[in-house]
Amino acid sequence: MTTHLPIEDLFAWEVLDSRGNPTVACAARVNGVEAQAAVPSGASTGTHEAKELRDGDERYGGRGVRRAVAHVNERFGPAVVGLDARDQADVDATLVEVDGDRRFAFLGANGALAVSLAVALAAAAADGVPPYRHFAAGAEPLLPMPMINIVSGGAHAGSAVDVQDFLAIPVGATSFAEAVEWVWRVRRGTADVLRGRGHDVDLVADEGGLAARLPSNRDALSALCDGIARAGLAAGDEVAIAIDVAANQLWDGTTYRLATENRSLGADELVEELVEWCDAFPIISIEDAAADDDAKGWALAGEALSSRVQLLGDDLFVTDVERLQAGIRDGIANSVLVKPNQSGTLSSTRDVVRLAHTSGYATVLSARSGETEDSWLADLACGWRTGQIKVGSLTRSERTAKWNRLLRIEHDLGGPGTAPFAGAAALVRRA
Ligand code: 2PG
Ligand code: MG
Repeated sequence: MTTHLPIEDLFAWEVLDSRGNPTVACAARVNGVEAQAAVPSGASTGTHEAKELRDGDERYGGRGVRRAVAHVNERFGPAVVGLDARDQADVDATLVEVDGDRRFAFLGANGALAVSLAVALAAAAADGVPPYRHFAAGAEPLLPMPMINIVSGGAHAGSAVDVQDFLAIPVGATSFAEAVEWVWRVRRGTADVLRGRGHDVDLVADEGGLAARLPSNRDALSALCDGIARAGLAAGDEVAIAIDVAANQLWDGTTYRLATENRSLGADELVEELVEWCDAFPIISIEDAAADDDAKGWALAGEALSSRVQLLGDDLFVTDVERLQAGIRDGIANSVLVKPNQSGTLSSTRDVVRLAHTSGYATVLSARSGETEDSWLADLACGWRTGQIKVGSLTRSERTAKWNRLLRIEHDLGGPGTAPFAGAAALVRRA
């Protein structure tokens, strides 16, 4: 192993994501070895995410990323060529310095993250180690407990139902492979239940979940709960339920609109509703129970729910160490969703994971609704020992790319039953 592994070359270009929207890809060459990465993109985004730079011209209806690509090739690239590819902190600090803003307000976090990732993957390749080993930096890699989308709503499913994600967490599974197989059965069981109730389950949503048009959010919960039983599994003990309310999408500044139920709720009423759902169904994790800047809503959600479920901040924290710090100080939520493209670099994302873990907050590494065939997220989850991962459902190749990578890593680490698997212990469970 040489001590200095210089970045020899960087090149970015425009590709398409799983929704067919442009995104940034980047290749880095280190010691003659090349690796590439593409960045994902969200649809239900937080107000405070790092800047996703789009061209806003006639190409791709304004969604082109040629400017972000040019910034990689003309600004970020020349600044990091020659730096040590193993020194991620130095590479990422240089990216921030070139932009002048740690959230990449000027040159775009989509370009910055593409560079950050490509360099890390090229360093791993040049060292001849799999990416998860590179990310683990000497620690023992850990396979994450997955939360897997079964029924989709909100911005990912043409508002088929209001809540964005109804997910299964196979809390009783003892290996990653078993976790996936159990949830596959749950997905099929839930589809059978919905079909039996007269709903169309032939279409899938952006993340591969069932996109059934349902009259109420409770209908989705009840179908999922019955789907778990239909799969021959114990609801609650073997497979529990998580939801992502994605409350930003429902919030008009004053009330939360449940359009499918034709109801508008104050924050207190939404929290009451969530409590009722938790009483009726085995829900153990609730994401974005209030809008990102609705401090009152978050306080109410915390009082009512944080002692009984994993209360997860996504749009709330936007993978930003300062927002997470403030949340921990004020006791808001008890866990954090981690999305590298909300943050801008691997280092700033890593800081969020570290701060969460030293503060007793659980971490769920997450894909975006707009993904690519890349699988680096799986390696990150194992290497960083995030404990949990959210990738969408078990269909669509941009989702299975990550699950399949985890299934492969499980074999690298000794196979199902032997490979270290986070299991249910990774969740915040206080009930
Ligand atoms: C979320 C994500 C992933 P998006 O809200 O958690 O499901 O969605 O990428 O659209 O923000
Ligand atoms: Mg979310």
